Amino acid sequence: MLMAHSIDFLLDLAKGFDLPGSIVFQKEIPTGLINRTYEIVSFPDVAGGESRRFILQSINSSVFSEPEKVMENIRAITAYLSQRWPNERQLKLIPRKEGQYWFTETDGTVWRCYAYLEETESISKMDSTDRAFQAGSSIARFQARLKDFDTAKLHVTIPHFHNAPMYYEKLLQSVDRNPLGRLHAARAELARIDDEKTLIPRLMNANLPTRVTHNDTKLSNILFPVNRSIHPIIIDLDTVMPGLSLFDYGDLVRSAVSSVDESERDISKVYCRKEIYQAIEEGYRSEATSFLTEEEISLLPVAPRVITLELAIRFLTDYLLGDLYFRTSFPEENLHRAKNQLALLTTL
Ligand code: GN1
Ligand code: MG
Repeated sequence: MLMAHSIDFLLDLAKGFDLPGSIVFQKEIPTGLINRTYEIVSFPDVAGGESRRFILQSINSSVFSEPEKVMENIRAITAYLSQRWPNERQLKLIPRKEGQYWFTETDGTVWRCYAYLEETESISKMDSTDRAFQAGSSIARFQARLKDFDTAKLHVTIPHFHNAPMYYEKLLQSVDRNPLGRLHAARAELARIDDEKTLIPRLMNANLPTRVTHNDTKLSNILFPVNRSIHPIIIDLDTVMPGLSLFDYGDLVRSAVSSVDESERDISKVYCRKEIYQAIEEGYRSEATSFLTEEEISLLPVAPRVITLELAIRFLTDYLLGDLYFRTSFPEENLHRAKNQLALLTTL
């Protein structure tokens, strides 16, 4: 795959961050559907020192129209967590040499640098009930840690990010516009979404408290320490915003229970792994029941279904509009992603 940035450009950019030693480019990390992510390594200038890895990442400015606000949120959250829980590992921003926590290019693109979280693994498919329990409890712990963080101190970087009824309206508009003539290929999925219509407003219309939430808790945004006795680390804090606890719980269940990956084209292979679901729920409840309201608890079974349908709607809309939002790597990928989510919904 062709990289979006040249190595010279990336090395030049890296030099402005407060990194030790000499920097070498390693590779692009192609996961994530939104941002561009690269791995770099610093080698010590003195003999005997150890090399260290870092992540250099640009923020997609067509998705985040105010990327500097994204960075202010991330800085505020990571500073808060590291002050109160200094012994827990978490995302760590590397400052620029002049002290800022990000770099803005002249065209407005924002770059940040993170210390690489060594001795952790990212998994694209949940592989055990133990880990599923851990993933559930880590999302609840993240919410619990931020329970007293004032939501008013966070910028709303993507307004209405989990407003499922709004996404449904956008889908209907894209059906009317049908700018690329792709509508004929999406008929069955539209009918299926219409059948499930009553599910769409279930979280938005409930009387749930606004909390500090992550909002993008898919499995690949959780890093599992190789030492399994250490708690998982939640990464990709771009969408940390005021939200509902059930968005995070729902998105974790959606992404971790599936038997296949989000872009699997053979829909007959898609189903919900019940034992994984149960373990996530137990893990989440083990840390969350102390702060959840009765209403939140009563909607736990509904949340994964809403978030799965919401994502099916988002993928299908992007397919109809020409794949402008989610990065694709093969034709019709967003249509397949939508079908995949709808197949999962059937078994949830
Ligand atoms: C995007 O950035 P990434 O890949 O973690 C998207 C999520 C979707 C997810 C589906 C800002 O997440 O909302 O659930 O893809 N993030 C944004 O894979 O839209
Ligand atoms: Mg993201």
